[in-house]
Amino acid sequence: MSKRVITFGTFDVFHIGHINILERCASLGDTLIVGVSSDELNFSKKQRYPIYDQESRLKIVQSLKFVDEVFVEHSLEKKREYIEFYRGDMLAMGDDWKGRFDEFNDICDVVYFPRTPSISTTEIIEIAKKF
Ligand code: C2G
Repeated sequence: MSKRVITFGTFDVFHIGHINILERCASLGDTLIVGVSSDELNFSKKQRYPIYDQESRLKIVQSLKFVDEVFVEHSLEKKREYIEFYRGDMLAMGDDWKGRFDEFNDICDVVYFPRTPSISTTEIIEIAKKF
């Protein structure tokens, strides 16, 4: 049976760390579904709005050859609903979230990948501000 992998993220100021994790997630199964954080969810998580709005972030992620479906993640509290609705067999995330999603082990396999070192959206914004 074909395996569906689900992952979540903001994917703001898209960079190689995002590519690497999405590629790794895709390699786990046959279909990759990505929940992209809404602008409001990002504000509630990070106290700032993303640089790229949610429509742009969705379009970027949807354009990748190893991504099959995208949707807007409106709430961290709805993770179980999203996994069930999109029929995820596996949930994969970067290890900055390690342990945080283990509660979903009853409905899917939960996997954490090491983050790509030395790159993050926050760091890129800080560097850009200096110019
Ligand atoms: N990531 C990575 N390496 C980096 C930067 C990010 O592997 N150098 C991964 C993160 O671990 C995450 C994904 O890329 O799995 C998306 O990262 P963010 O856009 O920072 O996502 P975040 O805001 O943490 O949102 O419900 C979960 C949240 O929506 C995740």
